[in-house]
Amino acid sequence: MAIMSPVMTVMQKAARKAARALARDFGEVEQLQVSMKGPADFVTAADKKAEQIIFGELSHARPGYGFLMEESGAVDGPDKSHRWIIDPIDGTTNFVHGIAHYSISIGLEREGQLAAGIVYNPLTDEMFWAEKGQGAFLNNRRLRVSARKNLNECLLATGIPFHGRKGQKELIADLNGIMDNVAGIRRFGSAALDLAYVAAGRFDGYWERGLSPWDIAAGIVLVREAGGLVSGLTKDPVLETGDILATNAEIHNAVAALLPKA
Ligand code: LIP
Repeated sequence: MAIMSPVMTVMQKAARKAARALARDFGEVEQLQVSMKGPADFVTAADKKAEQIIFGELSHARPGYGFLMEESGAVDGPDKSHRWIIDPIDGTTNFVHGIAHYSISIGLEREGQLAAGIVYNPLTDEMFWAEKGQGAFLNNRRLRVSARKNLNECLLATGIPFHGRKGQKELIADLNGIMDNVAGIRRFGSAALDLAYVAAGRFDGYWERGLSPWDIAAGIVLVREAGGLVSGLTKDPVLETGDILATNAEIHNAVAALLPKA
């Protein structure tokens, strides 16, 4: 039975409250107020509303903590040792197009280290969660990464840059290096769920370049606590570059060797 700490209870409560609001909006996606935040990138009214719900819940429960949020940016708190890292809708483009694959991602940093994370899929009611040193869980079931060692039996996931995003050449080079060596590559559109799927053993590995801290903070804790390995694609820290490789650890070096250094 998974034992949840008080702070994990707070994180999951905030995610579920935001998810109830998102469910209403997802059902009416066509009526959402949409303003262009950048080419092919949408900011939905749902995104901002969900973020405000999460911000309200977490700042009430832990008044001193700071925040780093996708829509509202950084909000400093008097407690400099704790920071929430929040993506209210990871998979925004899926959401706006009515594609049923998105998540709420809440990470917690303590003394500069990732200490806890949740990735919640409201459509399947799958709460992926983990606290440092306590293991990773999907609802009440313990998670372990896959045990596959043979790369040509492995399923990987990645993200594909789009209009207005950099990285097209790098991704093509990545795909040229990897495609012929694996059983398949998927692009589902939510980095947080891609990382949760590595932790759950559904994907054997995931890589992507140019992500934001809120896309990956929670998922990194999930993969590590499920026995996986997370590294950058260069010598710089993952949260700073947004270039990430997360695997079941067995295949990490083999995949890293196929990815050109940025
Ligand atoms: C998305 C990531 C996805 C990436 C997209 C986008 P958002 O996050 O989850 O993996 O490929 O470019 O960054 O914008 O939906 O929160």
